[in-house]
Amino acid sequence: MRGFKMIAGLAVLLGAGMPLAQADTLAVVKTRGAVQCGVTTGFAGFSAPDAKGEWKGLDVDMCRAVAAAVLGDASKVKIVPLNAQQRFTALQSGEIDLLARNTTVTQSRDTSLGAVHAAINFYDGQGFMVPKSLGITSARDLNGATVCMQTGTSNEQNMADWARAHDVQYKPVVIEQFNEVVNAFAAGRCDVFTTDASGLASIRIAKLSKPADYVILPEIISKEPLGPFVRQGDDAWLNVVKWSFHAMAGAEELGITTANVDAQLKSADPNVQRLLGVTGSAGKNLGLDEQWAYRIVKQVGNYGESFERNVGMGSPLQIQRGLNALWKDGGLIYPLPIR
Ligand SMILES: N[C@@H](CCC(=O)N[C@@H](CS)C(=O)NCC(=O)O)C(=O)O
Repeated sequence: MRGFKMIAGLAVLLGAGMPLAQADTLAVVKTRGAVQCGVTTGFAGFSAPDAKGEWKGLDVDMCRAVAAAVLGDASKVKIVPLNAQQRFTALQSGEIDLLARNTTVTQSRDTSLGAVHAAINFYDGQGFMVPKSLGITSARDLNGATVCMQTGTSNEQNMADWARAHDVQYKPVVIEQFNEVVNAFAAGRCDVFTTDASGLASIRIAKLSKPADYVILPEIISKEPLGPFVRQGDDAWLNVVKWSFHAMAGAEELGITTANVDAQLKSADPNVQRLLGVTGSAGKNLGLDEQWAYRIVKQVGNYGESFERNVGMGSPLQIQRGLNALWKDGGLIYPLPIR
């Protein structure tokens, strides 16, 4: 009866043309039985289909973690591929519940687009990739270069700011579709590709036929804190996404892994007990059951496991933890206390 009332209530809300932005996404997702997650059109390491057509990546794991927490099953995710230009519109219109698409948190995106970030799941910065044959070793040598980038990214403005500050003249080639930018670069229609350093590593390995023919220059010209976004005014859903991330990071901090999570249910550590729902009411506080975080770790893994599998030194991308190490190891990943 309660379930029926909820569905009826939602139908009235949506039928009345009430923008989804004002609806309760947590209730919508529970009723629908799937998390609609906006990701890239295919960006190895963060969100890309594997050989079997299954979407994998650090951002996809964010979607899967939320599905495990809310719906009990990490596979209950509907992937919506989006290019950079489409992503915030898809969130505003309600086409997606969650944007997990290597998206940089900036002041304007976090305030003026009806969107708000829930966490930072990868600290990055913008860099440059050039063909080795150009013989360039520093971004300072880029004067007169033709620079490829994607429409609707933070990379466009960063490039303009950096070039002005360093008195570098360049010709932008800005293209909307990801594969077309890559093809333009591979075909030599531009000298340089600029985007997030993680993106360059991904493109070099996954998109260019001869990765060894390209170098990534040492300069990092911006801060690109990447993270999932939800709609503003939807605090219950914001909390679920935010704490799904902190459960993954907190599990790493406490040494809880997919392999040992069942044994850890018997841990005497109160922090482990609270995270795994043995004690406390973290789940209830989120509108979930108490096994929400247990399922995230069991089905998706802790943050370190997800990082290593998707982008870390054991993956094709071979990205060091660096800024993305836990705070206690000198990085910036700082899980908030589950208390
Ligand atoms: N972090 C930057 C860049 C994100 C971005 O869109 N990067 C491109 C790399 S060129 C991408 O992921 N494209 C994939 C796609 O459009 O499917 C931002 O938020 O604007």
